Amino acid sequence: MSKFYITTPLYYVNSKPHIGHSYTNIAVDALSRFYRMKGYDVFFMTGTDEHGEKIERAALAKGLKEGEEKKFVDEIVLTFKNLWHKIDVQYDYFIRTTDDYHIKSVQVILDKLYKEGNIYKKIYKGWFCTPCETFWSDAQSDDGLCPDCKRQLEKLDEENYFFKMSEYQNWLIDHVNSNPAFIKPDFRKNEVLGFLKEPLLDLCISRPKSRMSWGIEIPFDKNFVTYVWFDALINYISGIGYPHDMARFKKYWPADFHIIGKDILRHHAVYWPVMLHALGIEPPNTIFAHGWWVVKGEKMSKSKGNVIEPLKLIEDYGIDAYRYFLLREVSFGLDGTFSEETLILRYNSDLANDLGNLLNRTLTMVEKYFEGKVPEVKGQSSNVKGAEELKTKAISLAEELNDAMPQLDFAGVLSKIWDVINTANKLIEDSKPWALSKEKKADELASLLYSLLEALRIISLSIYPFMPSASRSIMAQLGIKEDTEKMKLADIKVWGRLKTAAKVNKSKPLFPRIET
Ligand code: ME8
Repeated sequence: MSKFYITTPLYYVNSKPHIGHSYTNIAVDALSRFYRMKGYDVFFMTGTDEHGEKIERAALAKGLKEGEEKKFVDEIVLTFKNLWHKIDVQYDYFIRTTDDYHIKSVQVILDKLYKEGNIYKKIYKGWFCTPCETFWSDAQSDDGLCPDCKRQLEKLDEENYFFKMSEYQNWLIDHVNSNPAFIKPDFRKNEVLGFLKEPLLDLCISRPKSRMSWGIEIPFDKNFVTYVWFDALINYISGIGYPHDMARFKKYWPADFHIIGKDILRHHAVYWPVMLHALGIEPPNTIFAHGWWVVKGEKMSKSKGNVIEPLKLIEDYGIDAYRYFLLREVSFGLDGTFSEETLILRYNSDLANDLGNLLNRTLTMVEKYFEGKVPEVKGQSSNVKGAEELKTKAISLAEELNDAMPQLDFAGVLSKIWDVINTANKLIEDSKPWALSKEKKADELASLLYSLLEALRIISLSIYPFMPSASRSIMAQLGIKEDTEKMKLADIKVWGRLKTAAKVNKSKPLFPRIET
């Protein structure tokens, strides 16, 4: 069985998750569900990044004392886990950087790199951005402000350990150039190559305990803890068994995708492959950096007070609408502007009007004309003009998904699924089932309704990666008893799976219209 190993960033636990975090996890969940449908052995890992100054400060601000950080992070971790369960994010493993095996893994790696001469000690004179947990040189600092987030930097002048990143610059440039799928989208690859035109500086990988002690102790010097990024990136291999379960590690590595936001591209596309290369481990196959959700032109952040809470949106519009909106509204990779008004527009047009209505009117007609049972088709479905087109379009969704999903083109494939939904709605308008009934054209009516039901079965399977709970509900209403989780991509390709005479179960509208 082919494996598919996919990861999300490990989120900082300084505060609760917002829609930006949920965006990455929903995208990774959709991909994982798709690959499970394809029959892959999927390993989807997410988790939390729990060390470092930013978390320590957040814990102290909550009134906890130094040494009590774990209490604080334990609580925040629950808010992440709860949200993933609430929005149908079905991960296989949740890693925390405070887990024992992860701490050991980081220490084994540091020891190895140190012994092999990849780590050395010197005075660090430069800048540090605590909100970004990132070191900057004099040349990079923007008049004392962080070049990324524009907040005030702190001047550092202290002894620290450094990782010899500079030695691997040429290797990295070659690797990026000779592996076109390594950094995606392509414009992000160019951004990284642009950054690599400047000499790569060695990476400061420690913090003196006297300044900040909430981190993984450096195994060869007890006065220091590990820099949080060096610690956190290692999760991608420690979580699958490096070095304590090498058989599992070999089964899943290299990762097929690291999905991240564009804010952490440099850490993933520069630091991480170089760390792996120095360890003699091959880099991940693809690092995909998606865009940001912005609110009124600004990136969401706690300090700006413009954070959108997922739980409130889910309460108001439901999990499926929330997931659908995020993946449909913006092409994955680009930035998007979040507003509740656009969410409502999409909801009413795509979910209530198109999909919800198609399901509702089809089932109403099956109840009215065929006692609520899947009608038997006598003769060819081509008796009904337009039914062949619907069938062809519907079964082609398997290929559409196969092409689009590995490219992370969620919006593109959703629009193809909606084309089938609209074709089905148009078929109802054009073939006028109410007239067929009046004219007693029972065979044509049966054929038409069977086509609509079968198209709905295929649609419900095709939307499964994006809206698993709506998919389940449509299946149940169509009277399908099989477990949705066990459905395969191949079930989309075959027309005629619905069993004649099976009872449908029309229930209340899936997506009731929202009146504004
Ligand atoms: O950077 N729009 O954690 P983090 C879209 N701990 N995505 C967003 C977003 C937004 N407005 N805001 C956040 C860290 N994200 C490190 C990662 S990995 C080894 C360590 C998502 O809590 C997006 O995936 O700041 C982004 O990259 C991530 O959250 C940053 O999460």
